[in-house]
Amino acid sequence: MKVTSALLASSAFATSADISAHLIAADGSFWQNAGKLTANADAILRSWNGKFDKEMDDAFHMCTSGSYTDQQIIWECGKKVTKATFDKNPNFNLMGRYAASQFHQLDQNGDGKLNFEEFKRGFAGFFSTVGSTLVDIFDADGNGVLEGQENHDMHFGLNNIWDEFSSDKNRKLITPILDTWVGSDLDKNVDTLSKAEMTEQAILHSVPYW
Ligand SMILES: [Ca+2]
Ligand SMILES: [Ca+2]
Repeated sequence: MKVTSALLASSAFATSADISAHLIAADGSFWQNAGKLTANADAILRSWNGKFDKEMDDAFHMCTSGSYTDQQIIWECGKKVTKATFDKNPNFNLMGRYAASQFHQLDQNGDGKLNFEEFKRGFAGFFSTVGSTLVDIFDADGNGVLEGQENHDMHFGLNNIWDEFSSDKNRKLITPILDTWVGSDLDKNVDTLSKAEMTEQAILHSVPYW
């Protein structure tokens, strides 16, 4: 992961091979984080203390008009999200793959469905995993926070990934989103990005797609 960040920083124009290496590192980190953070979802929700209640409600009703979702519904919903964002890589469906891999942890009453309370745990686990992974893959010094050159590498790396995965049309929509990722101040330091801040940014910048 550190190698990839340095590799991106060393080149103004990352090649496809660079991006592939980067995505492989991101993928490994994502699934490691997913298991750990989903198991910790109740604590994450407590720490949010109602902060993202509206976003969770909106996300739930984006995927279903009923009172529950299941793996199939989330898979189809994830395909729609992928089409609106990473349209050049229709198989990406990170949301669908996350739900499929973590479903056993989320479906606490074992009925094969996620009611809203169970869905909220998935929402917390998924976005915390995205936020933590984005820090991990660009955190060259491994201190758990992005700062200085790491912020630059993160912007640059995400722009390259979006170029690879998304059409020009969507790219124009996404550029301003990427430009605002530095600036969250949950830790009262606008120059750094913590995992909690990246998680918050990932949620807030996903809202327009719901
Ligand atoms: Ca259930
Ligand atoms: Ca760091």
